[in-house]
Amino acid sequence: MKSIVLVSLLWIWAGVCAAQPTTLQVGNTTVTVTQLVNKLDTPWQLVWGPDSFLWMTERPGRISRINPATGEVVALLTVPDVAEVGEGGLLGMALHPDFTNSPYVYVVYTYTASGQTREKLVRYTYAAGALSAPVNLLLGIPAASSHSGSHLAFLPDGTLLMSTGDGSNQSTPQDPASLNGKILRLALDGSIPADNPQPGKYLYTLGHRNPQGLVLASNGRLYSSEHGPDSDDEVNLIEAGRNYGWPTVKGFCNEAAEKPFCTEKNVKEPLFAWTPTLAVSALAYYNHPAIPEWNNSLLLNSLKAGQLLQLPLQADGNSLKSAPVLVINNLFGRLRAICVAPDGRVFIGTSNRDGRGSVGPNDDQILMLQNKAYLPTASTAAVAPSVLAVWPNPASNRVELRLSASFPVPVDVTVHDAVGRQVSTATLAPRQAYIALPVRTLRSGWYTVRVHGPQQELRTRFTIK
Ligand SMILES: [Ca+2]
Ligand SMILES: [Ca+2]
Repeated sequence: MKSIVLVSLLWIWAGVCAAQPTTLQVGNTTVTVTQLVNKLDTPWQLVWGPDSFLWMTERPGRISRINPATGEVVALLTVPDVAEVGEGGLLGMALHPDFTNSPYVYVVYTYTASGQTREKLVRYTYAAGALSAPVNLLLGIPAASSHSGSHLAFLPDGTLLMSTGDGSNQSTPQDPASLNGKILRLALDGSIPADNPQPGKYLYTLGHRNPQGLVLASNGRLYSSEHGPDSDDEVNLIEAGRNYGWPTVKGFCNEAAEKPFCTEKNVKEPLFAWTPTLAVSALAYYNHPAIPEWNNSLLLNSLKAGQLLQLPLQADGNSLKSAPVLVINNLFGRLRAICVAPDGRVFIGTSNRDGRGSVGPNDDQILMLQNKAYLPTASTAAVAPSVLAVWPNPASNRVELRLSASFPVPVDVTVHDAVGRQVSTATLAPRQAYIALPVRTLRSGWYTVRVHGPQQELRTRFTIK
């Protein structure tokens, strides 16, 4: 798809800017936008936690939990050595996928060492309403006042991805020895996984400028968003080992000076590129009957343009189905953080206190987008899950189950040994399409997992080593 100037396709503004709540018309669905929290300082990342709270980083260093029903902000920690320099500060955050058994919170931030700005990845432990026991997993990454990334995302295999910017040094993204301008993959003890694309290197992909958004979609695909220079903001499909072009290639391989490099390096072109740039920030994947017009779409925020965009994906997730659709056009100023709750609500954060915005009396805000008319009913069975994936297989300590869609009601999960005896149980909450089961007590052999949906039973087999 060619890089084009974005035009407004499908948005209807049906409210008054100053009033709250406001509404957006998305096809046949009315989406209400409500202010959940105000007077924050540059919320950087929102994560839906296993406690059904929103977990938030703010760039100056605070980590909090937000009650999505009341907007109450419960502070957990202000990370003491965050250096909020330019675009840097406390950035991305991820919670361990098996948080009940491994209550770890991973954060990336810039700090100062020997007078230099650096970036690090740190693991905190959550206990009794606080975060403590920081462990440095990766530190000393060169950083500057801009181009520091960084979002975190877990892969289904339990390894962690971290996006890094070029640190305003264009020699780094194509240098496999540099940690800058990359998406890095590491084991949870900070070591380099043996099966990384290049032996002995954290590198997962290279050739990035400043990828600030990173999301593993429930379709199994990994997507990133990346700031371009004076042109070519990008959204990319991330594939292990691929080269994303920067600084030789901006956006698509469409210029004579880019094409030899693209051929030689097998450069992966973006799914879409924007010129002029929007300053694309965080992105999320949406697939929920609450707002069916957004099913199988990426939702992308932008800072400079203040836009929320819907990027409809083809069924296989490998390309866009159509041009981006404008949802919000500079109604709330700069937008960054975004998170989809299991019930189909979307939460976004403004970024008007980041030094480049126009600060209003409510800034910064967390906004909640929801279809108030949506109620889970039998009709939602039309998107009932059809695929049950188990990973890893064979397994040793734990297995993760992932459904192609979620059920609207609680669903039992049972595990049976080779002769059919039930050996483990769990429950999927409504809208939960992912669960991790501890299996370390199970003996070697093969097992069957059954997901007892209201109208169907899904089952698949896996092996314990
Ligand atoms: Ca690129
Ligand atoms: Ca180009």
